[in-house]
Amino acid sequence: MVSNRLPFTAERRPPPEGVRFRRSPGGLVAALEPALAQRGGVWVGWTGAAREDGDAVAGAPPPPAEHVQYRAVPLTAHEIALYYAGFANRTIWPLFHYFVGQTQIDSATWRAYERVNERFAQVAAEASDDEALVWVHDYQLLRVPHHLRRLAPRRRIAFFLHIPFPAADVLRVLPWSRDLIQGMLAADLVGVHIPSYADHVLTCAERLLGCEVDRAAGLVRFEGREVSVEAHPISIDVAEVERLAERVTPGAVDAAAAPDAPVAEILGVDRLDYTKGIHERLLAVERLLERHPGLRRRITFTQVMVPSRERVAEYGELKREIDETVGRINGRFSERGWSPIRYLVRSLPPAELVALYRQADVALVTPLRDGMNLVAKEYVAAQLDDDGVLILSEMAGAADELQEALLVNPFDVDEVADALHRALQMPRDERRARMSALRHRVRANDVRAWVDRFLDASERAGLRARSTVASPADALQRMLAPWLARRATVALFLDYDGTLTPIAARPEDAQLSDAARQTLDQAARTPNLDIVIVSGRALADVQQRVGVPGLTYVGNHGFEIEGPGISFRHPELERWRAALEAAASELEALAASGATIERKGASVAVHVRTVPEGERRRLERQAEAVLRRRRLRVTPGKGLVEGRPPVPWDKGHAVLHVLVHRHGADWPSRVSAVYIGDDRTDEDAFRSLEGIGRSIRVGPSPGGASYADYRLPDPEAVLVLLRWFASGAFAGAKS
Ligand code: ADQ
Repeated sequence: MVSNRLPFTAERRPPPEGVRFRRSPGGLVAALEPALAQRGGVWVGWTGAAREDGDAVAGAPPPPAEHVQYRAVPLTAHEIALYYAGFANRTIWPLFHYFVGQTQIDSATWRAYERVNERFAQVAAEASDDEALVWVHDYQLLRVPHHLRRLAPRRRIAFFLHIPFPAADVLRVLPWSRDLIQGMLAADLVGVHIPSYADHVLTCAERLLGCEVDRAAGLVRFEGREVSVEAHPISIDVAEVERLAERVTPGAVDAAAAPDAPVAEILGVDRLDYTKGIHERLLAVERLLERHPGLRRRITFTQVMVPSRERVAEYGELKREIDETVGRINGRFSERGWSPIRYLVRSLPPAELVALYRQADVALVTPLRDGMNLVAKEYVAAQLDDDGVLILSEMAGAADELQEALLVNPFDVDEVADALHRALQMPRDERRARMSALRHRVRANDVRAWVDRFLDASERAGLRARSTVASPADALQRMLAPWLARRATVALFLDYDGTLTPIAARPEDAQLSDAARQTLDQAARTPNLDIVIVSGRALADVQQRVGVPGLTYVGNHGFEIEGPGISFRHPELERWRAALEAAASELEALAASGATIERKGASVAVHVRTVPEGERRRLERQAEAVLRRRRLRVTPGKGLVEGRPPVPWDKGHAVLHVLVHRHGADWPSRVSAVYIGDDRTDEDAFRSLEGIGRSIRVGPSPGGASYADYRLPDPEAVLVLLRWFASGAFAGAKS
């Protein structure tokens, strides 16, 4: 189990008590822990205290229950501020609840989120093996499946999101929206509360990542795996709520509290949060009393509110705003011996909370947006005599299941006031009909049943993902086919080193395999397929290494191009030849330390792959200094440093030059341009083709960032894709 918080909170008490651990309340912990104990497992999470608060807090969660261990992920106060209070609660939380204007976009908090998620994944990887199922929870850890998959490719991973998953147009507000979806899709199963959230995940995978999606089956094909996306509505510990409710006599609490008990009790229970619509709800109560003066003295609205996320500033402001509104409404309507609003700001023990539920005639559950909302289900479960009215926001996930409630738009104060009025007038028969239907539904989906179902689904998804690992090239082929089918011609640009051949320690050793050469030879003869080989090598070198006639060759990062109907040398080249020659001669001195100097005519490269690790950086710096002194443009590559003429010309310019020269300026309407490359210099081409072509990065990119639309793992996968192009099958997709 991996969640932001361990099921305990560390609290620092004055000596001699020191650090104490308090068990987190709530049905979820109560349901997850037995499931974990039954199978034996580890719970990975944060203790709730900063690492600086003493290592005892960070490293020593309470002694494990039988078969259950706790592993703390230590976080510093700075990390908590950026990852938790920052990205999780100022960016993801508001955005996923459709509070777009309140969403903070800050790359520093994003970086911290990424780092902390990686740390959670490391701890989870160490705590599990390939037989284990790793269940990752919630919005604080959206990137954990991605990092875990990298660290442990064969791990079974399930992810559950407890908050809403927003529509694609909302999610894309986030500069890191793709990273977040990719993060989740590294799991075998992505669980959300209701089908509309699952739909949003599928749409985002399709539209933002270009994944192939099977809506009917709830599947996303992502990086060669089939990921299931399913709705699993969470529930509560029904038996426990019922047990506590048995002990309460309805009405007894109020009768004891005040002899002239109000006629009707209305109840709201929430974590203090702007998504819960507490302020709007208070305005609805005010509207009710305004419109129906006869209800004054006859109703009481009790709002119980537990403070949360006190590290996040917005929550303090919200508290002040609610305090003021409660005071204003009470000031406006209170009479001797009666105030309309009773306001409790604290966490109540479960027994007291359930007593309030049991005793309330109407529950007002009106979040502006809520993943599920457990309060609605708890209220229903506590109505042992099938009486009581639930007013429920349509914006809560719970509304999907709890259709017999009075459903309202929480933004519409008039509508909520009307629903309140209707609830207070509702005939007993109608109340009982609605509540018994609701109770039936809640009892049928207890939280233990939810855990079992989710674990079953995870097993199934894990098995399917293992048995259907398609080759990445096959998956990519399926994604590209519909796009290629829209135009008559395909222009396929292929980098050489690292794309057509594996990277070799010495550049002269990177030989094209016979299989690749045969495939290129076939591709050269495929109708409507235009193959262009692009390289940082000298033109003559790459021509000789590939040796397939009829193709177009781009050498020296685009400074030289040769092919059917095209022969190009960059006009600035002549001016810089002398500087390049002089630099190359000077660089020969580095050969003594083991570097290889490659003179490529239009550029010069210093290869350091063969140099011992510790020496590389020093040699690279020396090479850079020489090149800079000659006013050449320095570009780092994979194990090399290169100098080129300092003119704005790169692989991206060259690709567009070839396309325009061969197909005219309006080529995008007739030609599907696809570029495959593995290197930083290929990113220039990916960027040039953004939106007008498609690009594929081979292997990982440092830092994960790339302009490429798709990925392939290695040159072998490139060859599989190349065979498909050479076979002409892409043209078949047109019909
Ligand atoms: P929350 O946003 O915390 O959960 P909710 O589902 O309503 O929202 O759960 C709140 C829990 O806290 C309930 O169990 C309730 O009893 C308890 N609680 C609230 N006020 C309390 C008080 N004053 N004293 C004691 N207990 C109190 C997130 C998502 C939800 C989703 C859940 C579970 O935001 O949409 O339903 O996770 O997936």
